[in-house]
Amino acid sequence: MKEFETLLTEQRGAVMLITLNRPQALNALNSTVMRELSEALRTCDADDGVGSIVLAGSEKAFAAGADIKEMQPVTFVDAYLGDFLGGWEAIAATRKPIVAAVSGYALGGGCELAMICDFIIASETAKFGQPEITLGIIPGMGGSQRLTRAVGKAKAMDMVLTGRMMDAAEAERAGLVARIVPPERLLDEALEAAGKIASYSRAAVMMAKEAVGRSDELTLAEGLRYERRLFHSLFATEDQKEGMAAFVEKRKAQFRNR
Ligand code: CO8
Repeated sequence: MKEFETLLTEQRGAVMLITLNRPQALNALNSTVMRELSEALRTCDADDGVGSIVLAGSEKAFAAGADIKEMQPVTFVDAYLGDFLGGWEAIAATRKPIVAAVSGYALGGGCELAMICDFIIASETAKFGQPEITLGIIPGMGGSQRLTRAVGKAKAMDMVLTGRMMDAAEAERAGLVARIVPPERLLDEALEAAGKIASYSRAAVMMAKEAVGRSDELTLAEGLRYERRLFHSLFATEDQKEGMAAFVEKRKAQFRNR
């Protein structure tokens, strides 16, 4: 992977660890971060050696939101004609699984970026919030939609209208966070989860992500049909034969992504 100005990347086996790296601004998400993260994730999707991704921030902040200093002078016409922040959608189109490792603040666009990832592992120190209302705006990258689907209308309205933060325990109870771990375990836990994902059949993993992702968009009947079609198609893979043979023969499966 090439060098970036606002990201650090490090490949650990089949897992790509991407770390947001603007410590002076608590990883505020400016257009350079958006462009670079989008490029890094596209590279991961195209790289056969990468099976999954961990996206992390710093201990103090996963990301404290969109860059307020960059947004301050933007006019409506600039925002509309330039599709301001529209590029974040490309990040949501990543096909390989992304585990968010969240420590400290995940606010505004930071919370939204964590929600674009496939699941969130949070440190006990994590704090989630959509404080846009305090700046005279509203969430712009899914906070009103993904947060509502994750935690339900009551809590989403509470967060988006008051701008208050949720701590890790409340976020886990509400369904926003998959696991909470002590701060010193965060990266290892996320890398272990991503490593496990990367060890499975690539086609099965990517279809599993696609199927769960579709549940937000389809009716139950359509979603069930979509899932079954993907399920059927996996019987065309050598990995399905290998996975089941390994179970029957009481050995570990050796998936070859075929
Ligand atoms: N943008 C730009 N700079 C920031 C941001 C930000 N979002 N957050 C922190 N910083 C900067 C501060 O300005 C400060 O810089 P400097 O030292 O030059 O003054 C530095 O980071 C450290 O921050 P603080 O001194 O404020 O640190 P504290 O520990 O006192 O406070 C907080 C931490 C509570 C996180 C505080 O920094 C804060 O409230 N930040 C803003 C949080 C916020 O409102 N986020 C929402 C932004 S709006 C948004 O995300 C809209 C989303 C729309 C689409 C998203 C696409 C990405």
